[in-house]
Amino acid sequence: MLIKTKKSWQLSEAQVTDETVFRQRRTLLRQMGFLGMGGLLASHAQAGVLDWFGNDKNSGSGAKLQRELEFAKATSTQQTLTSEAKVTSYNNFYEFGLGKNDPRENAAGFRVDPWQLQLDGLVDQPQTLGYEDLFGFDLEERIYRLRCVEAWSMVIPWVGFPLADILKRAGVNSSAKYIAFETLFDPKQMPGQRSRLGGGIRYPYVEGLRMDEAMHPLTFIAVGVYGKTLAPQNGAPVRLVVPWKYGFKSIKSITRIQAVDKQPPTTWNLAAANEYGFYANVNPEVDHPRWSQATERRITRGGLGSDERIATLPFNGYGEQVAGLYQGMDLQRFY
Ligand SMILES: Nc1nc2c(c(=O)[nH]1)N[C@H]1C(S)=C(S)[C@@H](COP(=O)(O)O)O[C@H]1N2
Ligand SMILES: [Mo]
Repeated sequence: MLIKTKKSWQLSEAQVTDETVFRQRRTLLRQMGFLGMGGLLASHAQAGVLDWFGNDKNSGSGAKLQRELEFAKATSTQQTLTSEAKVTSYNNFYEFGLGKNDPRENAAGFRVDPWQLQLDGLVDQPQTLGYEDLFGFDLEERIYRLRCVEAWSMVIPWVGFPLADILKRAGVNSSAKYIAFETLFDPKQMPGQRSRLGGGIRYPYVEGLRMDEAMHPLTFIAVGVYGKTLAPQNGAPVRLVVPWKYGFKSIKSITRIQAVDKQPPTTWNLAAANEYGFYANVNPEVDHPRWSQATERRITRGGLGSDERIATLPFNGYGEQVAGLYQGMDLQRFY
């Protein structure tokens, strides 16, 4: 992986990992030539291909031990990565069930290859990306906080690329003002879609961003997590990650990205407009009608007493980078 210059917003790995582990890992990444590994990721790409920790040949004493070290040596809960076990087992993905553990179970056989991601709408070069194309961008790791509107949060190491990269490839027209996203609709594979209103929402799941939000360098397309291709329950093979917004904006298993001129409908806003806005910026001062958003339960490794309740930060702590997008807007009204 090419190590890009650290920006002020990046939760650096040096902050969350022991330095020795951090260095070893960087060496591994370099050895594996993270950029331009398109060939390696050809049709037989599997969950382990992006895995630079799980390969015993490369990581010596092994992945598990290294992660253990990270947790033990992280200086505070705020900077502790959420364990991979939690990231892949405590999920919201209503297409695969409403319980937090349902997606892992019900998505186990989810087919992600072949995949088609359609890029169209107000663009110069409408196109369809196949499974392998998703790994043809310059991949990087982004450690982001994810704050669910339900008041829990995680710290997750994603692998992917800025959404802007994909939009530039399609050539967005100046008449486009928003980007609309759509999740796969496949009731055969997604049991939650079999009833028209599984979980109180309509399918396919749809989301949207204003153009400046979509082009912002923090807005990320993930194709991996914890150094591996995404698990189905995390939105394989391709999902959005918008770290300063409530988790429901980060739509999973995307099949269509469309440039449009009007604010597109969004799933949770359609379900309950008074509870979920289009913007959904994390804001401790605007409570959900049924609960407070002032604090959150930070999930680290799970188990009794391991989670901590911490203060929620405006824009989930990314205010310095994104608050300018909303200057002059009434955030109580545009929640
Ligand atoms: N298609 C789709 N995308 C979705 C959801 C969903 O139910 N369906 N849940 C959202 C919610 S509420 C959250 S908090 C995040 C959770 O992502 P994770 O399970 O990878 O942590 O995914 C979001 N993306
Ligand atoms: Mo969420």
